[in-house]
Amino acid sequence: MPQSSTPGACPGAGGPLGDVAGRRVVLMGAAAAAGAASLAAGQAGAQAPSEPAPASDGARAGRGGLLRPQRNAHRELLDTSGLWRFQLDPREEGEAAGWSRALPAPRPIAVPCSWNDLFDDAKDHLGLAWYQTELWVPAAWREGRRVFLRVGSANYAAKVWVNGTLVAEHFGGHLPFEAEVTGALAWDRPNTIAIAVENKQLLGRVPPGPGPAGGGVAGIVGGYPATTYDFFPYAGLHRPVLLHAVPAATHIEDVTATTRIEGRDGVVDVTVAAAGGYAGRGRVRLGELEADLAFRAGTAQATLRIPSARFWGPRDPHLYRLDVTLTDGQGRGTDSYALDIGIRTVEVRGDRLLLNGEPVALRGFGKHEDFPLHGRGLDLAMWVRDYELLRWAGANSYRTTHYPYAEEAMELADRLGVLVINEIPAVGLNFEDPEEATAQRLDQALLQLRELVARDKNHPSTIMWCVANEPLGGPPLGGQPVPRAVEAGMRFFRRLYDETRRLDATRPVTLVGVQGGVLDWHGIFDVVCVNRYFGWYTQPGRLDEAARVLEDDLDGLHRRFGKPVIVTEFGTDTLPGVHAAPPEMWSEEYQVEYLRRYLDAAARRPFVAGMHVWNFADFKTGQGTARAGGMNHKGVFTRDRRPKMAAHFLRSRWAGT
Ligand code: GCB
Repeated sequence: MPQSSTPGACPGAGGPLGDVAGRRVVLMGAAAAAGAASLAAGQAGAQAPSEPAPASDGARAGRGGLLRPQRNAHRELLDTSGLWRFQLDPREEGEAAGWSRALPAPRPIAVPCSWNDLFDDAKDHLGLAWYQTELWVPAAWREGRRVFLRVGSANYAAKVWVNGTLVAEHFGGHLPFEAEVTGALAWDRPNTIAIAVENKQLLGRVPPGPGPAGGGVAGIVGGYPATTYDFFPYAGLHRPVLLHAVPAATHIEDVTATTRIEGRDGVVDVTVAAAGGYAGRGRVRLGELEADLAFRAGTAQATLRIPSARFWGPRDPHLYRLDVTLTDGQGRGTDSYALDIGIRTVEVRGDRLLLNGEPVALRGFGKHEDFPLHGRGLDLAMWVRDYELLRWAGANSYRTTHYPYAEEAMELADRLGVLVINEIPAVGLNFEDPEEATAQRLDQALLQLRELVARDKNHPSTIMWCVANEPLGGPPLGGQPVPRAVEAGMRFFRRLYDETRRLDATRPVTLVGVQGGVLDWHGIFDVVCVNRYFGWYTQPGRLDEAARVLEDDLDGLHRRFGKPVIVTEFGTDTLPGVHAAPPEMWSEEYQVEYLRRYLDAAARRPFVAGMHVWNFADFKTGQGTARAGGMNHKGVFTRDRRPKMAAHFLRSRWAGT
């Protein structure tokens, strides 16, 4: 079903989150590093707004740090998760009416959580809504501290006030942002934090709203609310909002640890950034090993060598504790930060993907952050269960389809030895859309890429960056590519590839292609990732024919690119309890036989470096004729994590039980 489109929709134009002109907005971390151009681009408006550069303390801006706050002898942390006040603002009157100080008619809401599954009138509301809470900040933070407010994920655009002062604005869901709030805090009364969030599906955003050329796969399946992607556009504060305090004199702003293997030794290169152009001393400790840090203009480096190191991987996800400390003239600690790092290498050699120098085959899934009631809100119980089920199924990998996942999920992957393809939210891109929209999307995608690399660069589990899912350069499923669109995509993806490598030269970079899509774009990237639905969207009901087409397709990709190939999606909608012999579409048997054929085809091809089943679990989508109950049913587990037959089949293939 063709997607309903809103040609000429003018995102940001006039919306309260599209207008901060003249206001002083303090935005720290990677977002500040990316600068005003990217923030302005985040407006996604057909009329690009001319925003002022976000004010920032020059020391922090430009370093790209987005360290996860932690508590230790020098640092404090306050998690505001819990019940906040909430109010929809469909007429967008709140800002002018002073809602940043008090909401006129609030109701309670859980933070973190999507708002859509909590209130009937908020289900399909993607416009503006307000969150508000009040809290005392500990008196001990008053002296000698700088205090920051960090929002883990606000989907999509957010503006943040403390006691009525605008302190931050951010575009793009799924990634954290923070602002210094030291000067805005009150110490003799509770502080009011207000956050306005909206998730409008607008043309210049990433992911984009539906444009004149329609969406990707969502264009086929249709859907309400209209999106360019096949998952529900959950909105709200999806991850915790934290206040954290660091020493005022100077503090550790960023730590980058990259690892190499030399013979049996592990070599760790550490770069530390400290605030205010710090020029003092520090040290870095890794188990028994220690090295001095001598800072110049806020930066210091050290290299540590671990003889006969334990290399990180699925079989032995060994983590080393890296402690970084800033010291005063007497060698006493003035700030510290601890990271768990894994020593490992990832590289592409010819048509093989190598982990620690050995070929590796990814077995796993595409997933979603999606669970009843919570929507996309952080759900640690879900994450713990999902990792348990990954282990149960014998999987070693997943892709963060189609946006960055919670930091806790990345931490668990490190600890459990799970290999992650880490993806920015660039889904639903169509290069037939107007050039202006493409230019705005590029700025927004670059911003998200910088924020993602800044956040996740130290996770050994992230083995690859992915810059987009299923971009279109013509009609999906095998229509003729449109030359102008192919060229526009070429420029777009070269830029994203180069920027990713500039930010991180230690990991391969990929793009996930759609079935029948533009092949030329894969040539830019290190690994060829493709989504294939032979036997579902094409060759329906004809599994043997589908398998032959798949095999030809894989061999063709190999001949053309000579690179490792990963099938990052393949799957069938399956209703638990529906059975058919011989197998028929939507039955549990059909899902098993389909997966069997795909896994068999891959097993005969050593250049296939991974197979990710679509999907780990059933997940919420918009409403449409192909989405029974507003759900995508391609999970091998149901949405509440009960196994379908296919889950048992995968377990027998992957775990050998
Ligand atoms: C795809 C998309 C994914 C969809 C899936 C499907 O190719 O990447 O987001 O959910 O197909 O089930 O149609």
